[in-house]
Amino acid sequence: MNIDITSYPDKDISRDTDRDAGKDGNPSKDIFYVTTPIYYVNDVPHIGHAYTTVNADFLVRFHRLVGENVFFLTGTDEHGQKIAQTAEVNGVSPIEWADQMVPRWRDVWERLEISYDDFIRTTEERHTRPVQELVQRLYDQGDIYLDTYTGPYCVACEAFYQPSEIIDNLCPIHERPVEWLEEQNYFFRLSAYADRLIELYQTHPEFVEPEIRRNEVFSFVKGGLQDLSISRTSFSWGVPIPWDPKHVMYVWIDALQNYTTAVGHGRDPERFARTWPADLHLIGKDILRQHAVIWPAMLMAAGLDLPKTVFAHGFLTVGGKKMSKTNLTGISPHTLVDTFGSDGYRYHFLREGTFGQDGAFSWEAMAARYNADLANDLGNLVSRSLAMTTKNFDAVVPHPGEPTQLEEDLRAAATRAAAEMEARVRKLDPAGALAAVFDFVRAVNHYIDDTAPWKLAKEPDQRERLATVLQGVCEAIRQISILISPAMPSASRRIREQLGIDPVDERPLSESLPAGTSLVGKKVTKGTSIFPRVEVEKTD
Ligand code: ME8
Repeated sequence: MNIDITSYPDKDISRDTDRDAGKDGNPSKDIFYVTTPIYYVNDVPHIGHAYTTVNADFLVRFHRLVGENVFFLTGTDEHGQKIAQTAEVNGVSPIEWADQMVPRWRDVWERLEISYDDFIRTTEERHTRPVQELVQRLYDQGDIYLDTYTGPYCVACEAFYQPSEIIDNLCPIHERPVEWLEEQNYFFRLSAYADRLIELYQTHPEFVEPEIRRNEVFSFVKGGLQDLSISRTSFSWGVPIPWDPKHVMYVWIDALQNYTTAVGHGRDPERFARTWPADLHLIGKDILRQHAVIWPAMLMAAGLDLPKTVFAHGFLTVGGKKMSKTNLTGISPHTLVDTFGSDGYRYHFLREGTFGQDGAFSWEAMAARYNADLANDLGNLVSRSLAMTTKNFDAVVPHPGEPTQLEEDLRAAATRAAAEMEARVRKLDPAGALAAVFDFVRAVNHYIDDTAPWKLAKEPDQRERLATVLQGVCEAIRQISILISPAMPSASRRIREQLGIDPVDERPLSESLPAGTSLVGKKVTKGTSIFPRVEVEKTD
Protein backbone atom coordinates (compact mmCIF):
# COMPACT_ATOMS: atom_id res chain seq x y z
CA MET A 1 0.00 0.00 0.00
CA ASN A 2 1.37 3.40 -0.92
CA ILE A 3 -0.01 6.16 1.19
CA ASP A 4 1.36 9.66 1.06
CA ILE A 5 0.22 11.57 4.08
CA THR A 6 2.00 14.77 3.15
CA SER A 7 -0.59 15.70 0.56
CA TYR A 8 -3.37 15.01 2.98
CA PRO A 9 -5.47 18.13 3.57
CA ASP A 10 -5.93 19.28 7.10
CA LYS A 11 -9.23 18.66 8.73
CA ASP A 12 -11.75 19.89 11.18
CA ILE A 13 -10.13 18.47 14.30
CA SER A 14 -10.00 21.85 15.99
CA ARG A 15 -13.61 21.46 17.09
CA ASP A 16 -14.67 21.61 20.71
CA THR A 17 -13.41 18.61 22.63
CA ASP A 18 -16.21 18.64 25.16
CA ARG A 19 -18.25 15.54 24.48
CA ASP A 20 -21.47 17.48 24.85
CA ALA A 21 -20.56 19.82 22.10
CA GLY A 22 -21.57 17.25 19.53
CA LYS A 23 -25.05 16.82 20.89
CA ASP A 24 -26.02 20.09 22.40
CA GLY A 25 -23.28 22.50 21.51
CA ASN A 26 -22.64 21.53 17.89
CA PRO A 27 -25.21 23.44 15.90
CA SER A 28 -24.16 21.77 12.65
CA LYS A 29 -25.16 18.26 13.67
CA ASP A 30 -28.55 17.49 12.17
CA ILE A 31 -28.20 13.83 11.26
CA PHE A 32 -29.03 10.83 13.42
CA TYR A 33 -26.04 8.57 12.85
CA VAL A 34 -26.21 4.80 13.43
CA THR A 35 -23.46 2.23 12.81
CA THR A 36 -23.01 -1.53 12.83
CA PRO A 37 -19.63 -3.13 13.40
CA ILE A 38 -17.62 -3.51 10.22
CA TYR A 39 -17.35 -7.25 9.78
CA TYR A 40 -14.21 -9.25 9.13
CA VAL A 41 -14.01 -10.59 5.61
CA ASN A 42 -12.27 -13.77 6.67
CA ASP A 43 -15.59 -15.48 6.07
CA VAL A 44 -19.17 -15.08 4.89
CA PRO A 45 -21.91 -13.67 7.13
CA HIS A 46 -23.83 -15.87 9.51
CA ILE A 47 -27.02 -15.11 11.41
CA GLY A 48 -25.03 -13.66 14.34
CA HIS A 49 -23.67 -10.87 12.15
CA ALA A 50 -27.07 -10.36 10.59
CA TYR A 51 -28.60 -10.08 14.06
CA THR A 52 -26.78 -6.79 14.69
CA THR A 53 -27.40 -5.46 11.22
CA VAL A 54 -31.12 -6.33 11.08
CA ASN A 55 -31.72 -4.71 14.46
CA ALA A 56 -29.79 -1.61 13.38
CA ASP A 57 -31.80 -1.46 10.16
CA PHE A 58 -35.07 -1.65 12.08
CA LEU A 59 -34.08 1.21 14.38
CA VAL A 60 -32.86 3.28 11.44
CA ARG A 61 -36.02 2.70 9.44
CA PHE A 62 -38.15 3.74 12.40
CA HIS A 63 -36.18 6.97 12.85
CA ARG A 64 -36.70 7.69 9.15
CA LEU A 65 -40.40 6.88 9.54
CA VAL A 66 -40.87 9.60 12.14
CA GLY A 67 -39.20 12.05 9.79
CA GLU A 68 -35.63 12.18 11.13
CA ASN A 69 -32.62 12.62 8.90
CA VAL A 70 -30.63 9.42 9.38
CA PHE A 71 -27.27 8.12 8.21
CA PHE A 72 -26.72 4.38 8.48
CA LEU A 73 -23.24 2.96 8.04
CA THR A 74 -21.97 -0.57 7.67
CA GLY A 75 -18.94 -2.10 5.98
CA THR A 76 -16.07 -4.52 6.15
CA ASP A 77 -12.92 -4.80 8.25
CA GLU A 78 -10.26 -6.03 5.89
CA HIS A 79 -6.87 -5.72 7.58
CA GLY A 80 -5.08 -7.79 10.20
CA GLN A 81 -3.51 -11.14 10.78
CA LYS A 82 -6.74 -13.12 10.55
CA ILE A 83 -7.52 -11.91 7.02
CA ALA A 84 -3.87 -12.33 5.96
CA GLN A 85 -3.88 -15.93 7.20
CA THR A 86 -7.20 -16.74 5.54
CA ALA A 87 -6.03 -15.29 2.21
CA GLU A 88 -2.80 -17.27 2.41
CA VAL A 89 -4.61 -20.53 3.09
CA ASN A 90 -6.76 -19.79 0.03
CA GLY A 91 -3.74 -18.99 -2.13
CA VAL A 92 -4.66 -15.39 -2.93
CA SER A 93 -3.47 -11.98 -1.78
CA PRO A 94 -5.37 -10.37 1.09
CA ILE A 95 -6.91 -7.71 -1.12
CA GLU A 96 -7.98 -10.33 -3.68
CA TRP A 97 -9.56 -12.26 -0.86
CA ALA A 98 -11.37 -9.18 0.45
CA ASP A 99 -12.55 -8.29 -3.05
CA GLN A 100 -14.06 -11.76 -3.38
CA MET A 101 -15.77 -11.62 -0.01
CA VAL A 102 -17.31 -8.14 -0.09
CA PRO A 103 -20.00 -9.08 -2.67
CA ARG A 104 -21.00 -12.00 -0.45
CA TRP A 105 -21.67 -9.57 2.41
CA ARG A 106 -23.47 -7.09 0.19
CA ASP A 107 -25.64 -9.89 -1.23
CA VAL A 108 -26.81 -10.92 2.21
CA TRP A 109 -27.60 -7.33 3.15
CA GLU A 110 -29.54 -6.90 -0.07
CA ARG A 111 -31.51 -10.03 0.53
CA LEU A 112 -32.33 -8.89 4.06
CA GLU A 113 -33.31 -5.42 2.78
CA ILE A 114 -30.69 -3.59 4.80
CA SER A 115 -31.06 0.09 3.95
CA TYR A 116 -27.51 1.25 4.68
CA ASP A 117 -26.48 4.64 3.33
CA ASP A 118 -22.81 3.77 2.98
CA PHE A 119 -20.65 0.67 3.00
CA ILE A 120 -17.07 1.39 3.99
CA ARG A 121 -14.15 -0.92 3.32
CA THR A 122 -11.10 -0.30 5.47
CA THR A 123 -8.83 -0.81 2.47
CA GLU A 124 -10.27 2.27 0.77
CA GLU A 125 -8.09 5.32 0.57
CA ARG A 126 -10.82 7.52 2.03
CA HIS A 127 -10.27 5.48 5.19
CA THR A 128 -6.54 4.73 5.29
CA ARG A 129 -5.38 8.30 4.73
CA PRO A 130 -7.30 9.93 7.59
CA VAL A 131 -6.38 6.95 9.79
CA GLN A 132 -2.69 7.54 9.20
CA GLU A 133 -3.05 11.24 9.73
CA LEU A 134 -4.76 10.80 13.07
CA VAL A 135 -2.26 8.26 14.35
CA GLN A 136 0.58 10.52 13.26
CA ARG A 137 -0.98 13.36 15.22
CA LEU A 138 -1.30 11.23 18.36
CA TYR A 139 2.37 10.30 17.95
CA ASP A 140 3.40 13.92 17.47
CA GLN A 141 1.56 14.98 20.61
CA GLY A 142 3.17 12.23 22.70
CA ASP A 143 0.23 9.82 23.04
CA ILE A 144 2.14 7.03 21.26
CA TYR A 145 5.56 5.60 22.18
CA LEU A 146 7.75 2.57 21.34
CA ASP A 147 8.16 -0.34 23.77
CA THR A 148 8.21 -4.13 23.93
CA TYR A 149 4.98 -6.10 24.15
CA THR A 150 4.96 -9.50 25.79
CA GLY A 151 1.68 -11.26 26.27
CA PRO A 152 -1.17 -13.30 24.83
CA TYR A 153 -2.97 -12.48 21.58
CA CYS A 154 -6.01 -14.19 20.03
CA VAL A 155 -5.97 -14.00 16.24
CA ALA A 156 -9.66 -14.99 15.98
CA CYS A 157 -10.59 -11.98 18.17
CA GLU A 158 -7.68 -9.88 16.94
CA ALA A 159 -7.34 -8.90 20.59
CA PHE A 160 -4.62 -8.65 23.25
CA TYR A 161 -5.48 -10.21 26.57
CA GLN A 162 -4.10 -9.93 30.07
CA PRO A 163 -2.25 -13.14 31.05
CA SER A 164 -4.73 -13.47 33.96
CA GLU A 165 -7.62 -13.76 31.46
CA ILE A 166 -6.13 -16.80 29.75
CA ILE A 167 -6.97 -20.20 31.15
CA ASP A 168 -5.26 -23.32 29.77
CA ASN A 169 -3.70 -21.14 27.07
CA LEU A 170 -7.16 -20.65 25.48
CA CYS A 171 -8.91 -17.48 24.37
CA PRO A 172 -11.92 -16.87 26.67
CA ILE A 173 -14.24 -16.24 23.69
CA HIS A 174 -13.05 -18.65 21.02
CA GLU A 175 -11.57 -21.30 23.29
CA ARG A 176 -8.71 -21.63 20.83
CA PRO A 177 -5.00 -21.40 21.71
CA VAL A 178 -3.67 -17.86 21.98
CA GLU A 179 -0.32 -16.71 20.59
CA TRP A 180 2.27 -15.36 23.02
CA LEU A 181 3.85 -12.29 21.44
CA GLU A 182 7.11 -10.62 22.19
CA GLU A 183 7.56 -7.71 19.80
CA GLN A 184 8.71 -4.13 19.66
CA ASN A 185 5.44 -2.30 19.30
CA TYR A 186 4.15 1.22 19.40
CA PHE A 187 1.87 1.81 22.35
CA PHE A 188 -1.04 4.18 22.85
CA ARG A 189 -1.14 5.78 26.31
CA LEU A 190 -4.54 4.31 27.11
CA SER A 191 -3.80 4.35 30.85
CA ALA A 192 -3.63 8.15 30.77
CA TYR A 193 -7.34 8.26 29.89
CA ALA A 194 -8.63 6.03 32.69
CA ASP A 195 -9.83 8.89 34.90
CA ARG A 196 -11.63 10.62 32.05
CA LEU A 197 -13.25 7.33 31.02
CA ILE A 198 -14.50 6.73 34.53
CA GLU A 199 -15.89 10.23 34.65
CA LEU A 200 -17.56 9.61 31.29
CA TYR A 201 -19.36 6.47 32.50
CA GLN A 202 -20.45 8.30 35.64
CA THR A 203 -21.66 11.50 34.07
CA HIS A 204 -23.05 9.94 30.89
CA PRO A 205 -24.42 6.54 31.85
CA GLU A 206 -26.14 6.33 28.46
CA PHE A 207 -22.68 6.07 26.88
CA VAL A 208 -22.71 2.30 27.47
CA GLU A 209 -25.95 0.35 27.33
CA PRO A 210 -27.37 -1.88 28.68
CA GLU A 211 -26.51 -1.36 32.32
CA ILE A 212 -24.87 -4.75 32.76
CA ARG A 213 -22.31 -3.83 30.07
CA ARG A 214 -21.76 -0.40 31.63
CA ASN A 215 -20.94 -2.07 34.95
CA GLU A 216 -18.62 -4.48 33.20
CA VAL A 217 -16.71 -1.71 31.45
CA PHE A 218 -16.66 0.40 34.58
CA SER A 219 -15.06 -2.33 36.70
CA PHE A 220 -12.62 -3.18 33.92
CA VAL A 221 -11.37 0.40 33.77
CA LYS A 222 -11.46 0.78 37.57
CA GLY A 223 -9.24 -2.29 37.77
CA GLY A 224 -6.49 -0.30 36.00
CA LEU A 225 -5.74 0.20 32.32
CA GLN A 226 -2.55 -0.90 30.55
CA ASP A 227 -1.26 1.04 27.60
CA LEU A 228 -2.32 -0.54 24.33
CA SER A 229 0.00 -2.06 21.76
CA ILE A 230 -1.08 -0.49 18.46
CA SER A 231 1.40 -1.84 15.92
CA ARG A 232 2.72 -5.15 14.68
CA THR A 233 5.86 -6.07 12.76
CA SER A 234 5.39 -9.83 12.29
CA PHE A 235 3.11 -9.39 9.26
CA SER A 236 2.42 -6.58 6.82
CA TRP A 237 -1.30 -6.65 6.00
CA GLY A 238 -2.39 -3.42 7.63
CA VAL A 239 -2.17 0.33 7.45
CA PRO A 240 1.52 1.30 7.71
CA ILE A 241 2.56 3.37 10.70
CA PRO A 242 3.41 6.57 8.80
CA TRP A 243 6.65 7.45 10.60
CA ASP A 244 7.91 3.83 10.77
CA PRO A 245 6.37 1.78 7.95
CA LYS A 246 7.91 -1.56 8.92
CA HIS A 247 5.12 -1.50 11.52
CA VAL A 248 1.50 -1.91 10.51
CA MET A 249 -1.32 -0.70 12.72
CA TYR A 250 -3.08 -3.03 15.09
CA VAL A 251 -6.26 -3.75 13.15
CA TRP A 252 -8.59 -2.23 15.76
CA ILE A 253 -6.81 1.14 15.67
CA ASP A 254 -7.59 1.27 11.99
CA ALA A 255 -11.03 -0.37 12.15
CA LEU A 256 -12.63 1.79 14.83
CA GLN A 257 -11.92 4.87 12.80
CA ASN A 258 -14.26 3.69 10.05
CA TYR A 259 -16.99 5.44 12.01
CA THR A 260 -15.31 8.82 11.55
CA THR A 261 -13.64 8.37 8.17
CA ALA A 262 -16.87 7.24 6.49
CA VAL A 263 -18.59 10.50 7.41
CA GLY A 264 -15.84 12.72 6.15
CA HIS A 265 -13.28 12.98 8.92
CA GLY A 266 -10.16 14.47 7.38
CA ARG A 267 -11.87 14.90 3.99
CA ASP A 268 -15.09 16.81 4.31
CA PRO A 269 -15.32 18.95 7.45
CA GLU A 270 -18.81 20.20 6.72
CA ARG A 271 -20.21 16.72 6.32
CA PHE A 272 -18.34 15.49 9.37
CA ALA A 273 -19.78 18.31 11.48
CA ARG A 274 -23.32 17.48 10.35
CA THR A 275 -22.97 13.79 11.18
CA TRP A 276 -20.46 13.23 13.96
CA PRO A 277 -20.69 12.17 16.75
CA ALA A 278 -22.49 8.90 16.16
CA ASP A 279 -25.77 8.61 18.02
CA LEU A 280 -25.60 4.85 18.23
CA HIS A 281 -22.83 2.30 17.75
CA LEU A 282 -24.62 -1.03 17.77
CA ILE A 283 -22.28 -3.94 18.54
CA GLY A 284 -22.14 -7.41 20.09
CA LYS A 285 -20.81 -7.75 23.62
CA ASP A 286 -17.63 -9.42 22.31
CA ILE A 287 -16.30 -6.08 21.13
CA LEU A 288 -17.40 -3.96 24.06
CA ARG A 289 -13.97 -3.03 25.38
CA GLN A 290 -12.80 -1.83 21.99
CA HIS A 291 -15.86 0.40 21.63
CA ALA A 292 -16.37 1.58 25.19
CA VAL A 293 -12.74 1.91 26.33
CA ILE A 294 -10.27 2.14 23.43
CA TRP A 295 -12.48 4.12 21.06
CA PRO A 296 -13.50 6.92 23.45
CA ALA A 297 -9.89 7.18 24.67
CA MET A 298 -8.68 7.55 21.07
CA LEU A 299 -11.32 10.19 20.43
CA MET A 300 -10.39 12.03 23.61
CA ALA A 301 -6.75 12.01 22.54
CA ALA A 302 -7.76 13.28 19.11
CA GLY A 303 -9.99 15.97 20.58
CA LEU A 304 -13.08 14.67 18.85
CA ASP A 305 -16.59 14.38 20.25
CA LEU A 306 -17.61 11.04 21.70
CA PRO A 307 -20.46 8.88 20.42
CA LYS A 308 -23.65 9.21 22.38
CA THR A 309 -24.33 5.52 22.97
CA VAL A 310 -22.54 2.23 22.50
CA PHE A 311 -25.17 -0.50 22.80
CA ALA A 312 -23.79 -4.03 23.16
CA HIS A 313 -26.31 -6.80 22.56
CA GLY A 314 -25.93 -10.43 23.57
CA PHE A 315 -24.98 -13.48 21.54
CA LEU A 316 -27.03 -15.83 19.46
CA THR A 317 -25.96 -19.10 20.94
CA VAL A 318 -25.77 -22.71 19.83
CA GLY A 319 -25.43 -25.25 22.61
CA GLY A 320 -24.93 -22.39 25.08
CA LYS A 321 -21.96 -20.94 23.17
CA LYS A 322 -21.60 -17.96 20.86
CA MET A 323 -22.54 -18.97 17.35
CA SER A 324 -19.50 -18.39 15.14
CA LYS A 325 -17.75 -19.53 12.03
CA THR A 326 -14.64 -20.17 14.09
CA ASN A 327 -16.64 -22.65 16.19
CA LEU A 328 -18.27 -24.06 13.03
CA THR A 329 -21.74 -23.21 14.31
CA GLY A 330 -22.58 -20.31 11.98
CA ILE A 331 -25.86 -20.62 10.05
CA SER A 332 -26.18 -18.71 6.78
CA PRO A 333 -29.01 -16.17 6.66
CA HIS A 334 -29.83 -17.46 3.15
CA THR A 335 -30.89 -20.80 4.59
CA LEU A 336 -33.52 -19.16 6.78
CA VAL A 337 -34.67 -16.63 4.19
CA ASP A 338 -35.31 -19.55 1.80
CA THR A 339 -37.94 -20.82 4.25
CA PHE A 340 -39.26 -17.73 6.02
CA GLY A 341 -38.66 -14.94 3.49
CA SER A 342 -36.83 -11.75 4.38
CA ASP A 343 -39.79 -10.45 6.40
CA GLY A 344 -40.12 -13.63 8.43
CA TYR A 345 -36.39 -13.57 9.01
CA ARG A 346 -36.29 -9.96 10.13
CA TYR A 347 -39.36 -10.34 12.31
CA HIS A 348 -37.90 -13.29 14.18
CA PHE A 349 -34.59 -11.68 15.03
CA LEU A 350 -36.27 -8.47 16.11
CA ARG A 351 -39.07 -10.01 18.12
CA GLU A 352 -37.49 -13.04 19.79
CA GLY A 353 -35.71 -12.60 23.10
CA THR A 354 -34.63 -9.40 24.81
CA PHE A 355 -32.22 -7.19 22.93
CA GLY A 356 -29.13 -7.06 25.10
CA GLN A 357 -29.32 -10.61 26.42
CA ASP A 358 -28.09 -13.87 24.90
CA GLY A 359 -30.62 -15.99 23.06
CA ALA A 360 -30.51 -19.51 21.72
CA PHE A 361 -31.52 -19.87 18.10
CA SER A 362 -34.02 -22.61 17.28
CA TRP A 363 -35.87 -23.48 14.08
CA GLU A 364 -38.87 -24.65 16.06
CA ALA A 365 -39.24 -21.35 17.92
CA MET A 366 -38.80 -19.45 14.67
CA ALA A 367 -41.46 -21.51 12.88
CA ALA A 368 -43.86 -21.31 15.83
CA ARG A 369 -43.69 -17.52 16.11
CA TYR A 370 -43.86 -17.07 12.35
CA ASN A 371 -47.02 -19.17 12.13
CA ALA A 372 -48.66 -17.58 15.18
CA ASP A 373 -47.90 -13.90 14.62
CA LEU A 374 -47.38 -13.59 10.89
CA ALA A 375 -49.34 -16.37 9.16
CA ASN A 376 -52.27 -16.37 11.63
CA ASP A 377 -52.63 -12.98 13.27
CA LEU A 378 -51.46 -10.67 10.49
CA GLY A 379 -51.72 -12.78 7.33
CA ASN A 380 -55.25 -13.98 8.08
CA LEU A 381 -56.35 -10.50 9.09
CA VAL A 382 -55.35 -9.16 5.69
CA SER A 383 -56.76 -12.04 3.68
CA ARG A 384 -60.11 -12.29 5.45
CA SER A 385 -60.65 -8.52 5.43
CA LEU A 386 -59.93 -8.19 1.74
CA ALA A 387 -62.05 -11.26 0.99
CA MET A 388 -65.04 -9.72 2.78
CA THR A 389 -64.52 -6.38 1.02
CA THR A 390 -64.31 -8.19 -2.32
CA LYS A 391 -67.42 -10.22 -1.67
CA ASN A 392 -69.63 -7.48 -0.26
CA PHE A 393 -68.49 -4.32 -2.02
CA ASP A 394 -67.06 -5.53 -5.34
CA ALA A 395 -63.53 -5.10 -3.92
CA VAL A 396 -63.97 -1.33 -3.49
CA VAL A 397 -63.41 0.16 -0.01
CA PRO A 398 -66.86 1.57 0.94
CA HIS A 399 -67.83 4.90 2.52
CA PRO A 400 -68.21 4.47 6.27
CA GLY A 401 -71.30 5.47 8.23
CA GLU A 402 -71.31 7.00 11.70
CA PRO A 403 -68.63 5.53 13.97
CA THR A 404 -69.57 3.87 17.26
CA GLN A 405 -67.51 3.48 20.40
CA LEU A 406 -65.94 0.35 18.88
CA GLU A 407 -64.51 2.36 15.99
CA GLU A 408 -63.31 5.08 18.36
CA ASP A 409 -61.57 2.43 20.46
CA LEU A 410 -59.88 0.95 17.40
CA ARG A 411 -58.53 4.35 16.38
CA ALA A 412 -57.27 4.97 19.89
CA ALA A 413 -55.57 1.57 19.87
CA ALA A 414 -53.64 2.51 16.71
CA THR A 415 -52.45 5.77 18.22
CA ARG A 416 -51.42 3.96 21.41
CA ALA A 417 -49.52 1.32 19.44
CA ALA A 418 -47.57 3.97 17.53
CA ALA A 419 -46.71 5.87 20.71
CA GLU A 420 -45.63 2.71 22.49
CA MET A 421 -43.61 1.63 19.47
CA GLU A 422 -41.76 4.93 19.44
CA ALA A 423 -41.08 4.79 23.18
CA ARG A 424 -39.70 1.25 22.80
CA VAL A 425 -37.49 2.14 19.85
CA ARG A 426 -36.04 5.03 21.82
CA LYS A 427 -35.25 2.57 24.60
CA LEU A 428 -33.53 0.30 22.06
CA ASP A 429 -36.12 -2.39 22.56
CA PRO A 430 -37.13 -3.68 19.11
CA ALA A 431 -38.99 -6.66 20.58
CA GLY A 432 -41.10 -4.37 22.75
CA ALA A 433 -41.77 -2.09 19.78
CA LEU A 434 -43.07 -5.01 17.72
CA ALA A 435 -45.06 -6.39 20.64
CA ALA A 436 -46.93 -3.05 20.67
CA VAL A 437 -47.64 -3.31 16.93
CA PHE A 438 -48.86 -6.88 17.23
CA ASP A 439 -51.09 -5.96 20.18
CA PHE A 440 -52.77 -3.66 17.70
CA VAL A 441 -52.98 -6.44 15.08
CA ARG A 442 -54.75 -8.58 17.66
CA ALA A 443 -57.00 -5.67 18.62
CA VAL A 444 -58.13 -5.44 14.99
CA ASN A 445 -58.84 -9.17 14.95
CA HIS A 446 -60.91 -8.74 18.13
CA TYR A 447 -62.75 -5.86 16.55
CA ILE A 448 -63.72 -8.11 13.65
CA ASP A 449 -64.84 -10.83 16.02
CA ASP A 450 -66.89 -8.29 18.01
CA THR A 451 -68.53 -6.65 15.01
CA ALA A 452 -69.02 -9.96 13.12
CA PRO A 453 -69.23 -8.55 9.59
CA TRP A 454 -70.19 -11.96 8.19
CA LYS A 455 -73.45 -11.65 10.18
CA LEU A 456 -73.99 -8.03 9.14
CA ALA A 457 -73.62 -9.15 5.52
CA LYS A 458 -76.69 -11.34 5.86
CA GLU A 459 -78.91 -8.47 7.02
CA PRO A 460 -79.78 -5.97 4.28
CA ASP A 461 -80.60 -3.18 6.77
CA GLN A 462 -77.07 -3.46 8.20
CA ARG A 463 -75.35 -2.53 4.94
CA GLU A 464 -74.14 0.83 6.21
CA ARG A 465 -72.84 -0.74 9.40
CA LEU A 466 -71.04 -3.37 7.32
CA ALA A 467 -69.46 -0.58 5.26
CA THR A 468 -68.32 1.17 8.44
CA VAL A 469 -66.75 -2.01 9.78
CA LEU A 470 -64.95 -3.04 6.59
CA GLN A 471 -63.70 0.47 5.86
CA GLY A 472 -62.46 0.65 9.46
CA VAL A 473 -60.67 -2.66 9.11
CA CYS A 474 -59.03 -1.71 5.80
CA GLU A 475 -57.92 1.55 7.38
CA ALA A 476 -56.46 -0.32 10.36
CA ILE A 477 -54.57 -2.58 7.94
CA ARG A 478 -53.23 0.52 6.22
CA GLN A 479 -52.01 1.73 9.62
CA ILE A 480 -50.45 -1.66 10.30
CA SER A 481 -48.67 -1.52 6.95
CA ILE A 482 -46.98 1.66 8.15
CA LEU A 483 -46.12 0.40 11.61
CA ILE A 484 -44.60 -2.85 10.33
CA SER A 485 -42.59 -1.14 7.59
CA PRO A 486 -39.40 -0.71 9.65
CA ALA A 487 -39.46 -4.41 10.52
CA MET A 488 -40.94 -5.93 7.37
CA PRO A 489 -40.51 -3.53 4.47
CA SER A 490 -41.44 -6.06 1.83
CA ALA A 491 -44.61 -7.28 3.58
CA SER A 492 -45.59 -3.64 4.08
CA ARG A 493 -45.29 -3.03 0.33
CA ARG A 494 -47.23 -6.16 -0.56
CA ILE A 495 -50.05 -5.38 1.86
CA ARG A 496 -50.32 -1.87 0.46
CA GLU A 497 -50.35 -3.22 -3.06
CA GLN A 498 -53.34 -5.37 -2.08
CA LEU A 499 -54.99 -2.25 -0.61
CA GLY A 500 -54.40 -0.46 -3.93
CA ILE A 501 -51.96 2.10 -2.52
CA ASP A 502 -48.29 3.03 -2.98
CA PRO A 503 -45.52 1.99 -0.59
CA VAL A 504 -45.13 4.02 2.62
CA ASP A 505 -44.01 7.48 1.55
CA GLU A 506 -41.75 10.03 3.15
CA ARG A 507 -44.41 11.79 5.20
CA PRO A 508 -43.65 11.55 8.91
CA LEU A 509 -45.64 9.01 10.87
CA SER A 510 -47.59 11.74 12.66
CA GLU A 511 -49.10 12.69 9.29
CA SER A 512 -49.47 9.31 7.67
CA LEU A 513 -50.82 7.33 10.61
CA PRO A 514 -54.10 8.99 11.68
CA ALA A 515 -57.14 7.02 10.53
CA GLY A 516 -59.17 8.73 7.82
CA THR A 517 -60.96 7.95 4.61
CA SER A 518 -58.09 7.91 2.12
CA LEU A 519 -58.83 4.32 1.14
CA VAL A 520 -62.49 4.94 0.28
CA GLY A 521 -63.04 4.11 -3.38
CA LYS A 522 -59.77 2.19 -3.73
CA LYS A 523 -59.91 -1.18 -5.44
CA VAL A 524 -58.42 -3.92 -3.27
CA THR A 525 -56.99 -7.17 -4.62
CA LYS A 526 -56.86 -10.41 -2.76
CA GLY A 527 -53.36 -11.41 -3.84
CA THR A 528 -51.25 -14.35 -2.81
CA SER A 529 -50.89 -14.99 0.88
CA ILE A 530 -48.45 -12.54 2.47
CA PHE A 531 -47.16 -15.10 4.98
CA PRO A 532 -47.73 -18.68 3.80
CA ARG A 533 -47.69 -21.08 6.73
CA VAL A 534 -44.45 -22.92 7.37
CA GLU A 535 -44.67 -26.58 8.29
CA VAL A 536 -42.34 -27.42 11.15
CA GLU A 537 -41.20 -30.66 9.47
CA LYS A 538 -39.96 -28.50 6.60
CA THR A 539 -37.57 -26.79 8.98
CA ASP A 540 -35.95 -29.93 10.33
O1 ME8 B 1 -15.41 -8.09 15.58
N1 ME8 B 1 -24.45 -13.36 18.18
O2 ME8 B 1 -15.95 -8.34 13.34
P1 ME8 B 1 -16.73 -9.73 13.33
C1 ME8 B 1 -24.70 -12.05 18.05
N2 ME8 B 1 -14.25 -6.54 12.66
N3 ME8 B 1 -23.93 -11.23 17.32
C2 ME8 B 1 -22.88 -11.76 16.70
C3 ME8 B 1 -22.56 -13.14 16.79
C4 ME8 B 1 -23.42 -13.95 17.58
N4 ME8 B 1 -23.23 -15.26 17.72
N5 ME8 B 1 -21.46 -13.38 16.06
C5 ME8 B 1 -21.11 -12.18 15.51
C6 ME8 B 1 -15.35 -7.76 14.41
N6 ME8 B 1 -21.96 -11.21 15.90
C7 ME8 B 1 -14.61 -6.50 14.02
C8 ME8 B 1 -15.48 -5.31 14.34
S1 ME8 B 1 -15.93 -2.67 14.43
C9 ME8 B 1 -14.98 -1.30 14.29
C10 ME8 B 1 -14.84 -3.99 14.06
C11 ME8 B 1 -21.92 -9.80 15.50
O3 ME8 B 1 -16.89 -10.07 11.90
C12 ME8 B 1 -21.77 -8.87 16.70
O4 ME8 B 1 -22.19 -7.58 16.35
O5 ME8 B 1 -16.08 -10.71 14.21
C13 ME8 B 1 -20.29 -8.86 16.88
O6 ME8 B 1 -19.87 -7.76 17.66
C14 ME8 B 1 -19.83 -8.77 15.45
O7 ME8 B 1 -20.76 -9.60 14.73
C15 ME8 B 1 -18.42 -9.25 15.25
O8 ME8 B 1 -18.15 -9.34 13.89
